[in-house]
Amino acid sequence: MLLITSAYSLKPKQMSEAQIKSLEEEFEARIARDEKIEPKDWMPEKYRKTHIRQMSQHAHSEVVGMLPEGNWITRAPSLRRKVALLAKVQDEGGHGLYLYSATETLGITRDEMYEQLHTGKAKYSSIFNYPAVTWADIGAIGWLVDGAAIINQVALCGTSFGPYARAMVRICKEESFHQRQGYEITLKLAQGTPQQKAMAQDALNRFWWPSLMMFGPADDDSPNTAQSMKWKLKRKTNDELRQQFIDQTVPQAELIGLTIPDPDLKWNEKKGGYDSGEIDWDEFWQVVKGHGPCNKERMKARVNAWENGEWVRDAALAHADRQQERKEKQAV
Ligand code: BYC
Repeated sequence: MLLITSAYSLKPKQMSEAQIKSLEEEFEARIARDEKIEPKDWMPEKYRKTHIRQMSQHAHSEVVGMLPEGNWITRAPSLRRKVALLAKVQDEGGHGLYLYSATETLGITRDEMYEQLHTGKAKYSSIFNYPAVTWADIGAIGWLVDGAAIINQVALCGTSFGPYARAMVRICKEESFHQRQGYEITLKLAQGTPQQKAMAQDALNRFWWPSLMMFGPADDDSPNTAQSMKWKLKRKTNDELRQQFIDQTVPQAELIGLTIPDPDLKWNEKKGGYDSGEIDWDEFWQVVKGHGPCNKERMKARVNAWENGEWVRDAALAHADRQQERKEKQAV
């Protein structure tokens, strides 16, 4: 442990191969013992980079994810629904901020992360490139999208990088309220008039497959999974989490009288889970590559927010400088 802390200040070029090997061995041993890796600990460069990639993309997803629902705050059908939606969308903004802060501990600045998002270098979850066209979509997003996010994020509470794991614990608590408010909206619609029930079914039809895509490509086509599992960044694979989501969600749909839009869905007694139809992977990659229904609109909204907020950032920095000057003068 002492060796690791003292070697942190050395740049890789200043270390001998033997020193690096010994650090790598100690690092792997710590991962095997399920110890958390903290920002000032020595870590392989690839571990640092892959965390910056996943964590910053996770942060971007939270922030871009405010857009489809934010659009419905002014049109929520009652005061109660409006207050809950407002709180949920604010929570997502907060999740983005914890995650940007946790990612900054790995040596990237927030401005660099925003730049990567705005220029399309960094991804964000494919799900947010689909529009929320009816109020029932707000139910489907909370129920399915937050439901999928919880399954993914509960696993990430046990991730090996300390700041990411701790951010996830807090985020999961908030996500469970989000999921419940979405399920409640869907339940009410499903118990309402035939038109309301049809709206809920239509939202489920449109959001089911994109929600399954949130878990990423199938394990055989996932270039990052094997290494991320070894480093305990990921605790379950994309397919394991997707299966868990299907098994959990099908009975919820049945309970409220809605039908999952998958004719191949069938309980498999032997595996103790559902067999399901093939995901349209062409659609998934099209959306990931920027050609989904709302990719351009989402990015335009984020870039506009960044540009329109410049005066606020400048004012905050000028205020902080003035405070600092005042403190220094008082100290003399
Ligand atoms: N969309 O090797 P793979 C929320 C990319 S928001 C877009 O399996 P990995 C909420 C992947 O990045 C919560 N891209 O990658 C907010 C990789 O490309 P790069 C969002 C995707 O990282 C508001 C390539 O495909 N949750 O809860 O091992 C309202 C190959 O994939 C997607 C997170 O961000 C996708 N769906 O596994 C409501 C969870 N899937 O980066 C709700 C954290 C894959 O090599 N992230 N790609 O260029 C993860 O758990 C993992 O990063 C993933 C992908 C499972 C998503």
